[in-house]
Amino acid sequence: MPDVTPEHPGHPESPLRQERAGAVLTLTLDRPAVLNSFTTDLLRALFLALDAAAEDASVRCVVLTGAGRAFCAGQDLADPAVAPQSDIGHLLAHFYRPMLLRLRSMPVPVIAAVNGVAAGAGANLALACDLVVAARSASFIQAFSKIGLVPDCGGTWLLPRAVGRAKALGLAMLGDRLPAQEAERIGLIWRCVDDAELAGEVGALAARLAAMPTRALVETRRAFDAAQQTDLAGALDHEQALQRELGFAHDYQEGVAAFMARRAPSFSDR
Ligand code: LHQ
Repeated sequence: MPDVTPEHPGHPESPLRQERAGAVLTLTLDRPAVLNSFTTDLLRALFLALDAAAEDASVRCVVLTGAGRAFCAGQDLADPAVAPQSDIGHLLAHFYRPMLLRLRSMPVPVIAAVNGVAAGAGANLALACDLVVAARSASFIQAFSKIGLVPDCGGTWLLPRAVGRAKALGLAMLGDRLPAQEAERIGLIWRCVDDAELAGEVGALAARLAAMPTRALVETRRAFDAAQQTDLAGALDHEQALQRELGFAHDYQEGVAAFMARRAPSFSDR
């Protein structure tokens, strides 16, 4: 083991569990007694695990989930690092920001399997993933306003883009619990499924994404994000540049060849 500190994802006491099934890596936030709330150790472990997955060409999809009855209750409010009068901006700069940017720039699709409540930074962690699938009993809470803070972990950027200003402000200012079914209805998440179906649905979705042209999927995410800052002409230019690049890549040739031969494609670009 190259690193033996507890925050290292391979350490037996790591607050993050890792499991591989084929090309799918599942990362499980594993502090169930405190609803998988974030400590600096967990944030660092998550960053390291995402970074390692980004470097590992055999990983083609990452699934993020929580142990026990919750997905993640956000920052661990009992952690001395966030005691009143401490500089919580430092924590955001050195732990949340790198983790969130690492997540959002993963070279493979990332699924959030929201198994239970996702509150504060935990909600926005889930919403930063590419596809969010939630159990019917799960819920999303922008808990920040209740403790005198603003949405972080990308919430101010993600929420209005996902559901529009009116809904975003309502969710952020009131901090009410948003049930998974309602989150699906307003377009905040991809899908809400019965609790008993969550693992199976996410497993099938992850395997399906892992077999798809990874690079095209990731460029789609990047292009959507980039298009927020540009006009239609700028977006058309970006699409054209991406299509040109992808048109010379293996997966396009393979996709067209497989279509013509009426066989299943075998994609490998990442
Ligand atoms: C917890 C937590 C928790 C510690 C449940 N911490 N123990 C903030 C500050 C600084 C810098 C960086 O950024 C942030 C971002 C944020 O994330 S701010 C938002 C922080 N999170 C919250 O305010 C949510 C706090 N938790 C809750 O409101 C409830 O626990 C929810 C609604 C999530 C779940 O409620 P219940 O299902 O009723 O569970 P519970 O409240 O009984 O919690 C179970 C245990 O987990 C309990 O411990 P205990 O020893 O009594 O069994 C809680 O104390 C503990 N826990 N969240 N964030």
